[in-house]
Amino acid sequence: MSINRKDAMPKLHEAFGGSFLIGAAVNPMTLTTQRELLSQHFNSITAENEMKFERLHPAEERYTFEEADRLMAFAKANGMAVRGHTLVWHNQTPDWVFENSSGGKADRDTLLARMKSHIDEVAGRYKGEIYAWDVVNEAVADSGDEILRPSKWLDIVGEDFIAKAFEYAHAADPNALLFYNDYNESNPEKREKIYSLVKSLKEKNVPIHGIGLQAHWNLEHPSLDDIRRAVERYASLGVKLHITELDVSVFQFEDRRTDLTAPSEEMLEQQAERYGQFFRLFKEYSEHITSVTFWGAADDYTWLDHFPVRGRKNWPFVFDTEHKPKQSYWNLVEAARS
Ligand code: HAH
Repeated sequence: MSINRKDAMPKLHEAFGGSFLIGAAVNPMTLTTQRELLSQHFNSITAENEMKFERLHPAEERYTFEEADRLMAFAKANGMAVRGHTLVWHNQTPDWVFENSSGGKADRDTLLARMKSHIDEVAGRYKGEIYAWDVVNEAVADSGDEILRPSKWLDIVGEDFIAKAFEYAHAADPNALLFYNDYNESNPEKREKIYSLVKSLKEKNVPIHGIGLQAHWNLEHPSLDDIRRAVERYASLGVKLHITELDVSVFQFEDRRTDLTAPSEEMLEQQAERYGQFFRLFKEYSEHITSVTFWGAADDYTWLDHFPVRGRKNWPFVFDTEHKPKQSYWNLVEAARS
């Protein structure tokens, strides 16, 4: 009797079922090209781009929900959870949001009113269906003394734009879990800024329930120790932790090569070792970590194909370009059993 290969290949979300959700970021193309893989291995999805301000709300009086609604229907048909990404961000937000009718800078009250109507409309539409939202994305500065990065939100509204966003989101969907989400989250300097920001929001009774660790990592950075210290530091605030945008680039930050047409054996081995370490750590902290989302699903499509080196392909996931399991996948299965 032959063994069905799929029987021997556990679904990722089942392997980690007792610990956390396993998610993937999707877009209108991958919802088609990766449909089978997504429905097999993932029990949560996030819109890579389709729920960002510029996509949903291109002009003041115009909302465009078609693609986002398609994603919601896919999730529903497959019994998947949905994480919302993202309500307030300095990127991928149209200029009209920050401008007055004569093209100058909008005033604080106008900008806050626009933030509120955007959040009401978007979080309200998916109320009860999107269980967690990245309310504010990437507001913290990577380096320097300032906690917050310069942005139009900060410039026009002031520091309380963050608290306001959470308050509006909570009012729009009182049952949704609300997250602050950022990258370089395991860098000790930035970690402390994110920690202070969230601590001060909690002290002001702002409705915030979690921290999203984007986890755009590579073969060496951040170190496992720095990741552990970040998880512990954030968990000490008594908030939930979501790993929101996991990928493991096969290139070091300094590596600018563009000639590789496939990952080397060495890269794949190192990547598998890293994935094993990460998921053992996530399991260890699964009391705090309740969801792990990859920023894609398989190596045929990743935002890293263009970033930060133009025209360079990357292979950051645990499924290859043909959706077959890599050694990284098997290391996850092993971590799940540990
Ligand atoms: C993330 N930023 C964003 O949260 C996500 O919305 C986007 O699709 C991809 C990555 C990470 C990032 C960046 O945009 C710029 C510099 C560093 C990191």
